[in-house]
Amino acid sequence: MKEIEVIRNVLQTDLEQAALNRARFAERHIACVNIMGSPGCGKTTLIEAILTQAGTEKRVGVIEGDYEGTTDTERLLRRDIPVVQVNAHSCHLNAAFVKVALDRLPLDRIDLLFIENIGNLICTASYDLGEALRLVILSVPEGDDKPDKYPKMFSVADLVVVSKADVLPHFDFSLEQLRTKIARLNPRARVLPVSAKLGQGMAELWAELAALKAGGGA
Ligand SMILES: Nc1nc2c(ncn2[C@@H]2O[C@H](COP(=O)(O)OP(=O)(O)O)[C@@H](O)[C@H]2O)c(=O)[nH]1
Ligand SMILES: [Mg+2]
Repeated sequence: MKEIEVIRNVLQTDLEQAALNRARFAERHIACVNIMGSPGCGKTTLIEAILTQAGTEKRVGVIEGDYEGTTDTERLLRRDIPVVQVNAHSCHLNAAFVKVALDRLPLDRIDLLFIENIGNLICTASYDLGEALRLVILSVPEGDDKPDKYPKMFSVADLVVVSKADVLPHFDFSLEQLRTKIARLNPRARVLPVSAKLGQGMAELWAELAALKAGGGA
């Protein structure tokens, strides 16, 4: 009888592609950061603020993931950096999308690569893209209860940026409660309040990103 191949883990091929992406990053000395968070939490604004902070210290590139449209890529191209837009028509990016984008980027001119993932707190948490750092953004207006509702996202995070920290006085948002919830789910995740608008926390964030090793993660 003919042997039947059974695909047991649909994520398996994706994990293999993520490993290939990671090896490519290591070989090219690129540190890759996967930025995840809700629509409107401030992902693109944070990348813009990081570009200002980076100056000429690191050469930055971006893979811009969106369900539809090119607005964010247009914003970033104004900063004269390499950007590739991926319209996923899906709730998340996967490693194969990233591979296709990498084929279109000038990798020899990038030290630090940001992947702005599709905006949501659910699906994106399940996909390894080959990144060295998983940066999850939670904005103050979203509320400090989100780790209770989307535990997987906060469990996979290496770093949680609490964005829009400038509006903290106007919301019932407890940083202390948030830190407790995240520590319960994921003791290794660091929590950093940042205001991309006012620059608060940006130097600390930049110190962490600038020290990130190429390849790594998983
Ligand atoms: N007050 C304040 N607003 C911010 C900050 N960062 C982003 N925003 C606003 O949040 C909205 C969504 O930002 P954007 O970066 O496009 O979010 P994205 O969809 O996650 O990429 C915009 O109106 C930004 O001006 C911040 O640090 N403080
Ligand atoms: Mg955006």
